[in-house]
Amino acid sequence: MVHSETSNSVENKGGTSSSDQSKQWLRMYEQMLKIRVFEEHVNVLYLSAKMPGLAHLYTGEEAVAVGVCEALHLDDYITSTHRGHGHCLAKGASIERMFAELLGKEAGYCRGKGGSMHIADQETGNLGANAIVGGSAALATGAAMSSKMQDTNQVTVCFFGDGALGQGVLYEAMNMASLWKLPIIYVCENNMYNEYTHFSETTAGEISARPKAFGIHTEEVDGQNVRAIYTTAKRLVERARRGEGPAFMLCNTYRASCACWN
Ligand SMILES: Cc1ncc(C[n+]2csc(CCOP(=O)(O)OP(=O)(O)O)c2C)c(N)n1
Ligand SMILES: [Mg+2]
Repeated sequence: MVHSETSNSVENKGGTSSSDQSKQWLRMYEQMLKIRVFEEHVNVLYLSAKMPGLAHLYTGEEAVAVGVCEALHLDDYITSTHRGHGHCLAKGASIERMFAELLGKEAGYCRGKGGSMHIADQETGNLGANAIVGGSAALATGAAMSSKMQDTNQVTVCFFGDGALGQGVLYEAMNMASLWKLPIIYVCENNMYNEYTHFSETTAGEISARPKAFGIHTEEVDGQNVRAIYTTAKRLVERARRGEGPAFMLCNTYRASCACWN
C-alpha cells in the first residue's frame, strides 16, 4: 500500500516563538485558500469557454505546494507540471499575471502565448510548468547541477505526479543527482491516479523503492497535512543546502476536482 508509513509530526523550529509559529501556519492556510479560490475562478472561466486551452485543477492537493514552497527561499528553483497553478502561486507568482496568461493576454507570464501549462516566472525561481509528464525532471536536475557548480547555495524542487514514475528520464536524472550529490528534492505528488487511470494499472512495485535504488534519501508524508509537509520539506531542503545530496519526498494526496476535463 502506498499510503502506509505516513508522517504527521509537527515541529516548532528552534527559536520560533509560538506567535511567529501561529503567523506562519496562518500564512500557509491563506496560501492554500488563495490557490483554491483562484482555481474556482479558473473553473468558471473554463466552463464558460472564456479561456483557451485546458484547465488541470490542483484542488485538494494545495498542501503539497504550499508546505514545500514555505521551506524554500525566493531564489530557490522549482519546476512544475501540467497541474501547476498551485506551484506557481505558492512560489509567489502574481495572481493578475497568472489570470492574464490563462486568458491569452499580453500581460501574462508568457505574453498570453503559453497558457495554463507553460507558466514560468524567473523572478520567483519558477523554471516552468510542463505539459510533458515527467518533462521537468532533467530541467530541474540541470538547475541543481548548475547551482552546485556555481556554488550558489540554491536548492531545486522538482514537482511531479505519480504518472511520471513511468518516464525513464526521471530515473536517468535521479541517478546523476545521486552520483553528483546535487541539491534537489524530487517531490512526488501521489494522488493515486495518472490523471484518470488508477496507479495500480500503471505502477508496479513500491514507489519508494525507486529512489532508494539510487541511494537517494526517501521520506513519505501525509500530503493532506500542510504542517507535516512543511517540516519534512524544511529538513530535506536544509540537508540539500548542507551539501548532503538529493532527497525524494513521497506525498500521498488526493485530487478533489472533477475528472471529466481536468
Ligand atoms: C509524455 C506524456 N505522455 C502522456 C501525456 C498525457 N497525459 C497528460 S496528464 C497524464 C497523466 C499524468 O498523471 P500524473 O503525473 O499522476 O499527474 P496528475 O494528473 O495525477 O496530477 C498523461 C498521461 C503527456 N502529457 N505527456
Ligand atoms: Mg497522479
